[in-house]
Amino acid sequence: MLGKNIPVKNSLQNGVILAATATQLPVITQLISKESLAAAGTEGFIIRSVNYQGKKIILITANSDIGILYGSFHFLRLLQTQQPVSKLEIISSPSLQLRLLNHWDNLDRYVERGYAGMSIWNWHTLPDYIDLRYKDYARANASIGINGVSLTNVNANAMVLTKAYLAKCAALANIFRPYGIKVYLTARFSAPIEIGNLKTADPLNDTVRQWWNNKAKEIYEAIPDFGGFLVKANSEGQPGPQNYGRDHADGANMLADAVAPYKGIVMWRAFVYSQQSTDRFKQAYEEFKPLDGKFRKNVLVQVKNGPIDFQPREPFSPLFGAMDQIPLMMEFQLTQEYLGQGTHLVYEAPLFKEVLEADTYAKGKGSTVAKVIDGSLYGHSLNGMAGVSNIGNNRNWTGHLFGQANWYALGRLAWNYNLNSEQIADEWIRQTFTNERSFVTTIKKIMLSSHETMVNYMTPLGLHHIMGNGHHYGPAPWSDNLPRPDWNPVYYHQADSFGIGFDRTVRGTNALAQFAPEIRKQYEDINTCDEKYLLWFHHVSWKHKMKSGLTLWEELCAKYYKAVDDIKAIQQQWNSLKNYVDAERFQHVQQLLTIQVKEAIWWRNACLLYFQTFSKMSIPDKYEQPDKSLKYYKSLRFPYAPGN
Ligand code: GCV
Repeated sequence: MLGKNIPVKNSLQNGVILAATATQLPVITQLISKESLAAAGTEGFIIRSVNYQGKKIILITANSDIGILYGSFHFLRLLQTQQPVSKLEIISSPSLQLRLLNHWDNLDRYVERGYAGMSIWNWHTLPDYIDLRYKDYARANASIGINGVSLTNVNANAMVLTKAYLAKCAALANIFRPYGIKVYLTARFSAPIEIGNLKTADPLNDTVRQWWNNKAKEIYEAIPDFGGFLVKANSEGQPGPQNYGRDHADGANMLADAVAPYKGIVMWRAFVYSQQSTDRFKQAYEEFKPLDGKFRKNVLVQVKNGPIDFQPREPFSPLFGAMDQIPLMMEFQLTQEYLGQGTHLVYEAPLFKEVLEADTYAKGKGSTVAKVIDGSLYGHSLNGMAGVSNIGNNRNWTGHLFGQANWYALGRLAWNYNLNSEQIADEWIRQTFTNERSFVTTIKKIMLSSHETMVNYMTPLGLHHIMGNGHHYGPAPWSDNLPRPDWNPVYYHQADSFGIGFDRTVRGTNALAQFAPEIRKQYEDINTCDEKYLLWFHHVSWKHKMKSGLTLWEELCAKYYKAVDDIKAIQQQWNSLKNYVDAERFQHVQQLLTIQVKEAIWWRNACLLYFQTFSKMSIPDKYEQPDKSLKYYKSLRFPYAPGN
């Protein structure tokens, strides 16, 4: 980057790259129009080939230092992916303002649902010891446009808000600042009691409110550009305003008022499920929809992409399109809790795109989820997207090398949600491995098919939440021993002698009524319902004729068997690429694919053998029959599966 005092004139040659803001280099205002600069906005950039003093140079400019950094990273991306750079005409600005990673990292360095080792934050040695990885982390995030990090688990520990820990957070914030990354913290609702010695955490109590005001002041003294709070409240045992007979808006507004003087925000999660409702699907909507309009201006409600919980495939959450008074922020999960955890190659961009492009019909056709979250549908200026981090202290950051692609995809889509999954995969492959065409083509094919393949060997045709209890590892559709019915797989598949699937139509729980009439109509009718969501919304006879002409039972078998064939094909494709990848990375992925194939077979056999006890139909002879019994699959135990 050029500083003010660098003698530009004398150093100019053809092909030189200038990276500067107009303040640093006033001549830029003669080379770039006001309109173009305005279009780049505060964080965006312009990369343009220009003639300057008779020389053809490449100019990277922006309205801010961070814009220059993003522009420089983008230029490097062009070089690394071998794009032509002779005639550049790029103006790029982010689709979304808040582009965040949410770490679920505990203060003891254990990462909830983490499959890449321990937390990269070494709280014990902070703030005095600065691990170089913190800087690498910040640089990697900036290179894909991430501009905020919530450091700790949403199942929060109030200790992170104490003076000693704030100093540690401040040390991280200092490292991240030059990379345009703000620090956010998870606020445990009961912190005033736990670390403030108060008797209550009631959000309408003046002493409690004052405690949070003081806490915010203390945080901003330590971290002047602190972003704000991320909160999980009254969900899965976390304390919240409902403990005091208040609602989510009361809780969020108290925190919002505390950070407002410093321009801080509150991201209040909608991942809640009360015991009252007839269907877990409906619970977030039931709690939050009535509160629309009651939140402060600096609050966003952060909604998981689907109504249940990051399942291999979910319809979009009906909250998108249902609340128009408050900005809704998207929460995707990078860490693969239900997507093969640390051992399955699953490229998530197609999942993200499926959700972002889904039409809510909230304001007629074209009211996509993307337009809800970028604020354009309802005219909100605050907007954002978060990914639950898949990063740990593993040498390759994400445990599975291909997990990096999901981190990359989140950043790229938060910057520009119009990019498609193929483009993003293409960029990532070229920057991670090589530009060699046959390699890029094969890996792209692998990545682009991997999500669908995983859906089909785990939960085809709209099955969901049939994994093992607690650790969520492997299949356990038979499981029915948890105290809450809606924690148990049997609640979700509802298999019986008639058929399988959850009836959410008007004859069932009527969860479909939470969607716009256009969607409801489409899904309500078993004949028009997209088959990929069939068992999400219908209890379907085993003999039901599918579009393929097969019965539901036959189709279920076909999906499971094809998915196993597909993952075996992916394994072979990887094996064919040995000469393009260094031995270490080749073997790493090869070994993980061996596990993935084994586990895909496990899912298929366990699920089909179990569902067969209801359908009483045989697995067609043309398929290789399961070599183990249902009893065997049911007997498997994994007490130390990671991430719980
Ligand atoms: C952080 C699921 C996960 C929990 C997670 C929770 C959440 O229930 O299994 O580990 O807790 O989602 O998103 O809050």
